[in-house]
Amino acid sequence: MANKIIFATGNQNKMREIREIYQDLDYEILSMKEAGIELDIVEDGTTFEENALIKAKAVAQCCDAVVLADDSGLEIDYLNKEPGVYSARYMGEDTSYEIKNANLIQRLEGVPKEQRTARFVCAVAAVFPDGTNKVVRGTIEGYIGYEPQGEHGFGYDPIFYVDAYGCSTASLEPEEKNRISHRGNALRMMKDELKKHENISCK
Ligand code: ITT
Repeated sequence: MANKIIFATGNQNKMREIREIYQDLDYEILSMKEAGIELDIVEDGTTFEENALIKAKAVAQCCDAVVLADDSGLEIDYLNKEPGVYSARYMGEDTSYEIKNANLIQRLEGVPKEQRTARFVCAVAAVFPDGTNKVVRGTIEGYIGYEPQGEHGFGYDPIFYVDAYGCSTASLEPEEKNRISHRGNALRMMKDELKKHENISCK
């Protein structure tokens, strides 16, 4: 039977992406909800790494599987790296991304392309059943476009443009986004740790 990873997230989009990125691992990947774990985790760290570890440790206390957590967000250089660790909470958790994205574009009104640089950051934390942990960080560099574009992805994808493609990450097919994204990079780094850590096999 496959080993289990519990992914400590309530975000279905992150769940979809980890399943795509880890499809070659001989692990069954369960969301917190699928594992029957209900927790309200307070993310009061000041860095992506701290918050990822807070989430992974909280869930690890409730099970003896490998637990992974992702804390991620968008850093816009012109806005002093806002919204950063507050990306999910920016303008309120319940505010739509249509509104959040329009607001960020508006805050960059008149700012030339070379000053619109931004990056997605993703810290992935793992807590292993033996109590040890590991945190890695993946990033992708880009810039904030002048208008939202694309129907794929989620969150801030429609305003985050990548130079190599000349389009937003919401315009990329899921496999292409995962190949270059902050989450893809972080989760691939963690794959090596998972393999090192125990007797799992890649198909
Ligand atoms: P969990 O804490 O339950 O995992 P969350 O959505 O609250 O879910 P975060 O606290 O890590 O997750 O907030 C990350 C936010 O950053 C997320 O809600 C998006 O708005 C944004 N974000 C992260 N990765 C992104 C991506 O690949 N594309 C677009 N936006 C992204």
